[in-house]
Amino acid sequence: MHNWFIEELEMDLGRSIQIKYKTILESVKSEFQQIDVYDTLPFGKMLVHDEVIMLTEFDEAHYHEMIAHVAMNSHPNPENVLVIGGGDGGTLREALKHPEVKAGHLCEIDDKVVEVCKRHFPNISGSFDDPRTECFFEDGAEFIKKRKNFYHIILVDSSDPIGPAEVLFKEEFYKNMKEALTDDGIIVTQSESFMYHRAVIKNIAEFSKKLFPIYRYYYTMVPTYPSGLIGFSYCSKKYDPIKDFREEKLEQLKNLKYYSKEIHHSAFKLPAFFKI
Ligand code: SPM
Repeated sequence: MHNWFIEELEMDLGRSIQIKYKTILESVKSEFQQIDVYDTLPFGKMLVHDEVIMLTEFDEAHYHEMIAHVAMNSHPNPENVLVIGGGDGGTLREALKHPEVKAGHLCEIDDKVVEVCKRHFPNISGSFDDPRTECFFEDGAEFIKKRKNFYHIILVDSSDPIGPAEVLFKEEFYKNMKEALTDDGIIVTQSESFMYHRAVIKNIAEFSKKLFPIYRYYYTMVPTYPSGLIGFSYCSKKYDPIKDFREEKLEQLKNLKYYSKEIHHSAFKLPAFFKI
């Protein structure tokens, strides 16, 4: 006997995704959200927040490698890295593959996410055991206001722009991140799909281009998200991800499933209908 998980986030727009599951391994109601872990039939274990898919074991690497390595391989010496959100640890796992990282900070509003992921996703949350890791359990939008001129890379691994994550899609937050960056820093933020969320992306692109000399949008394939893909905003004070790509740094990256030299470049090629 199997059950279907149905993501209802955009059901009112006439679209959803449904995945067959064997059992629900854990359900926790935190101060911020409902957190569920499913054991699915096709995709291994799946993390869901408020009925929205965050990751599956099947394709989490496509997302985590791409949010991290594009910027990490464009900066010559990213010693201080901050992940905002990303309580499963996957984005931090990828950033910490770079030996030049000295401080891997993670600011997650909901400590229950980290707790649950440590129990069910050891291959993703292993980064929490790295001696370079330091976790801060607070609101990322507030945390960032207290940091100045410190981070070489900030990676915003947020959920969708509703509820607690809405503030992470606002210009004010980007301004504060800019202040927290070093003079040659780079920000990469989860920026939704060019198939379904063009207004969200265009808004981010518009204010980011005013704030940063370099803005680019790129994407990765994530079949278990409703549109099959998700994109990222790349905002940089100095390094361009194409011209300043450091191919030699690829050699130090172990166990890559999706990211490669070719993907680093092709991810920025956007369809004719979506030019920003
Ligand atoms: N570390 C993984 C966390 C996932 N962060 C992104 C979640 C996005 C979920 N929705 C995708 C598309 C629907 N608008």
